[in-house]
Amino acid sequence: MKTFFNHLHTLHQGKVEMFRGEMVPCFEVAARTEHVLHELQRRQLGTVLQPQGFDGAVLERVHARRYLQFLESAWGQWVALDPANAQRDAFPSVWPIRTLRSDVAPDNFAARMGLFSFDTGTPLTAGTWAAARSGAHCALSAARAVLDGDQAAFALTRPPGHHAGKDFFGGYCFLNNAALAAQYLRDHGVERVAVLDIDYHHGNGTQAIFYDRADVLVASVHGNPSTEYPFYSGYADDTGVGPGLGYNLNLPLNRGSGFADWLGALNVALERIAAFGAQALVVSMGMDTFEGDPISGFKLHSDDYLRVGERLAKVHLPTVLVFEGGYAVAEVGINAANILQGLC
Ligand code: OKP
Ligand code: ZN
Repeated sequence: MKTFFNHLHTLHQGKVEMFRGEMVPCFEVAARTEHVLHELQRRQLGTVLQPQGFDGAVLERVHARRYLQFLESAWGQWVALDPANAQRDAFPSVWPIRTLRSDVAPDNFAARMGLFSFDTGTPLTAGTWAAARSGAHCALSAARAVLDGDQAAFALTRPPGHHAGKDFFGGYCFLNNAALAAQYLRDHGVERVAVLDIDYHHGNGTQAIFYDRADVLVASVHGNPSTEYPFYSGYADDTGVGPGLGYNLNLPLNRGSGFADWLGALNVALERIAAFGAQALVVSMGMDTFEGDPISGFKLHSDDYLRVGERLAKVHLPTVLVFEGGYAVAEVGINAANILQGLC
């Protein structure tokens, strides 16, 4: 299987995120993808390639132009506020919640940062834009490979993507890699695309991007948002809107769930995807369902991921896999490679 590795991922290196009123070291670290790469190479699970380049217009198929322009210019504006900011990650500090205007983009940088974000856990750094754009190109390259006849392809990239919306970042995510891959498949002749999100956290960005559409089915198994991030999205009654009604399937499970319950939900999602008549599958492949994950609450074991890969193989659809979460850094390579090995 081809693996498109984001060779620029280290350009995004957040130092800290805010947690319970303190700045703590980032969980989303560069070593994550390096462990996966190492394990894939050790098991000879496929060819590692660099992404191809894509026109900026491809990103605008999912993201708003003014949001992309914001991301591209953000670091320079952050440093322009104060030269000392060059040593500090950029964070928002104010947001346009209900009753405030979100239709205008203020000139003030902090205000614009809040307009385009939803949490204090997602540092923006000097190389974030370059890393995120190259990561998007990995996902698009994997979609291209599948269009060209590969049965499956893997985008190995960070920062992750599934919390990023059309015009906002958050949850460590800036560009929605899985949504870009799905849209790219749609734009190149695939009529019905399914996105399966198996990250522990609900992919609120992906859901929102396709929420009013019937051509891309989004199905997700994740922690119950009543207690788990991102809290304001991912409930079972988020089912879609307008023409998209019935084309969004959320299968929340309570914190503490183990593999039997999780696999039951995965089977429900895959049955829905089969009934939909999907012609291609995009998997948001989060590995933070692992029992040892430091910020998550499911109890999957490393061997379980072999079964997950085997189950995905039985779907018999051309499949783009996109790396998302997974913060048990020492085990994330084994777990991700187990999915790919089970799939092959
Ligand atoms: C991104 B992905 C941790 C609090 C949670 C946000 C989690 C984002 C997860 N101190 N912060 O879905 O893996
Ligand atoms: Zn996650």
